Amino acid sequence: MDVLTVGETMVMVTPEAGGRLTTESRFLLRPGGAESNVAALLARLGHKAAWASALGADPLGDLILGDLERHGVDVSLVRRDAGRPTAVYFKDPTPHGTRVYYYRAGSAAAAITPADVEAWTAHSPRLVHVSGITAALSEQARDATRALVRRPGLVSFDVNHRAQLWSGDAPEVLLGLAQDSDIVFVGRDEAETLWGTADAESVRALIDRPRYLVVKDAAIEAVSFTPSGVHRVPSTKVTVVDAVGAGDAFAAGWLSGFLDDRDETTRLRLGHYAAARVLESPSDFADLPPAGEIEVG
Ligand code: KDG
Repeated sequence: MDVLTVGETMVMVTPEAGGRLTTESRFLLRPGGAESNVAALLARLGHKAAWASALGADPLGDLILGDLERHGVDVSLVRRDAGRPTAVYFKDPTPHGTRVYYYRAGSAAAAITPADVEAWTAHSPRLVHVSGITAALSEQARDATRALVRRPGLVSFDVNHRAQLWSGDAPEVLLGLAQDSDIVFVGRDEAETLWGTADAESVRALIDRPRYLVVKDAAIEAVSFTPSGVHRVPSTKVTVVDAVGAGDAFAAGWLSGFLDDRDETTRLRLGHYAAARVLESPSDFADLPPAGEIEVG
């Protein structure tokens, strides 16, 4: 197994014809989860990717598993929980951007524990990918996230600050998780909101322990701080259809280049390429070709 990603996947409910939640009567049900997005995109890029989490023993859990399997993700580690549901969230396309409504309190994934993490990582993946979302789900999910980033072996962490899920301690908790990881992805804006940092260099001054830190500045550029120095690559220009999932795609592209031992500039270009394909798509996914077929200049 190349990569194991861990985190909650919900069923995402979107109005079929792009209307508002209040007026639309037809809806699409699709899996939505940052970490399973990364696994599915890595599988499309040609890597052996597994996703682990807990799902309810319900049809929504079946829907998620079926979809991820079709994308080539190994879901054999997923634990089904007969006592707790699979979470759901709704996307409401407002004139001011898409709003998200979560129904995830008490879900199966919110009850994952450090013991789950121990069982999942016993399969020795080359790399484990996790995000800050999991640490916001419950105390035990936070402990599980801490256990993941502190385990021996390579850990990649996407800060993924979701303000709706936190009640005040996000800056401290997310900084601690980032500092304990080997590879960190963070948005420049997200870092500004959390820690008041102004630019990539001040983010690096704060998150100074990981070997790789990638600071993404949306449509402008991505800057990485690595053992081979500081690298900057401008973002790919695209017409944005829906921005949800672009960060997951960036992480998948960069990690693909990392797993294939590509140079740092190529990793950043692969990140931008994958993010651009998702930005152009109405869903938070894109049918990426195998990494070897992507021309990144
Ligand atoms: O990165 C995309 C995710 O935000 C989306 O898939 C839903 O995982 C999700 C979350 O918790 O917001």
